[in-house]
Amino acid sequence: MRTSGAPASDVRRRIATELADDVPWNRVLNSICTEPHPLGVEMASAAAHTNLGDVRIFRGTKRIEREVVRLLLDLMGNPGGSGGLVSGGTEANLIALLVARESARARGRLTGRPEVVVSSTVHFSFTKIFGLLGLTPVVVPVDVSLRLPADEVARRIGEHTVAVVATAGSSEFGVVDAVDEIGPVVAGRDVHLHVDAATGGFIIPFARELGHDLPQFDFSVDGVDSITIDPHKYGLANVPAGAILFRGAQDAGRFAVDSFFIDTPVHNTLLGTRPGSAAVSTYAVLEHLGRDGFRDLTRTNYEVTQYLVDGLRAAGHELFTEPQLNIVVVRMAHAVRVSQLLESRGWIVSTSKRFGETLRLVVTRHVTPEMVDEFLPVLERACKE
Ligand code: 0PR
Repeated sequence: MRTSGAPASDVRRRIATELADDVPWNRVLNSICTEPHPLGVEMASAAAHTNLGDVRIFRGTKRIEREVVRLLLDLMGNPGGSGGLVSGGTEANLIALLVARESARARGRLTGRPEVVVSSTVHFSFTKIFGLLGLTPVVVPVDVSLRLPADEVARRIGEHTVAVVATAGSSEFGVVDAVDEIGPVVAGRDVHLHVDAATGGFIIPFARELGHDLPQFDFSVDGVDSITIDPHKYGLANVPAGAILFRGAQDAGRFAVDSFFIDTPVHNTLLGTRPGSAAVSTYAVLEHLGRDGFRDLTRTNYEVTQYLVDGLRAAGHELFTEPQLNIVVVRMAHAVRVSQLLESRGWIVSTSKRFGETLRLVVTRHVTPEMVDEFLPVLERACKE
């Protein structure tokens, strides 16, 4: 650290220089996070000093967190449930599986090494979580439509199974598992069903209202015990804003740690000190946009996705799968090389090598038709090199 401090103007300039080197959103086609809503950013900044780890001081901020959880539970069809705001999808998924493991233990069902049934395309956050929690994945290959097959889930549930994970919007292919078929299969088997809707949680409810043919994935499906939903992805709040929601009013309290300080309330998230600014930002965006605002954004998102798909097809590209959400995956023999060439020209895309090489393009809120018009010729040149 410096001995004597630098003037604020110097510090500002240096930070501004580094930030200016970040890739601007209008060249980003790989990110599920996007430019946060300006009202969320403004309110997050007003709450920069808040810490939800101490709710005796930040009691107003805590009320906002409770209200956000209520709004999200309502969106997910379960006003009577419980939940908490966390740092993102990884922490939410971790808490869900911790609660699943501990409630299996409480019911005397924790015999041997606990297992979790997941699809072969489940998000890599679970690889971290299995290691941390000592859980063994039972990996079910996805079917031809890249989804977790319900009949195979039924077959793989065994005496050591504590949870099944379904995904409502995979970040890799934008595919929504048939939660409406998996739920009934898991219900009654004394196994926790967790739905990872980190990516799809702020898309699917509105897309369904707009008539898109997507499966129901929320608490209205019998058997769903918990849901991850991330405001910092398609919810337009700024990072780090995630949420874990449970069906039961007491479930969020199953992972509860009492602090040894007198009167400091119980923590039921992994982080102790945690940003009230995330809760405030999420609250501002949800209240300001409302369902109508999110539906309009979702409509635009699907229109831009279709515009991109039409442009890709007109240029002779073949899609790997018909997009269900706003993620477009293109079959491409040399996708990795094309991605590197695009990056050298300022464009960020991603690739997958799981089923042969594919180029993955994410249409978030910052992707416009004009951006697509700029991108497609650059892609064509890169493909021909
Ligand atoms: N579950 C799903 C379905 C996800 O899509 C993600 C993140 C997670 C869990 C983990 O969430 P956190 O990253 O909030 O802990 N999916 C994005 C992805 O893998 C993360 C991301 C976002 C990556 C923006 C890059 C980026 O620029 O694509």
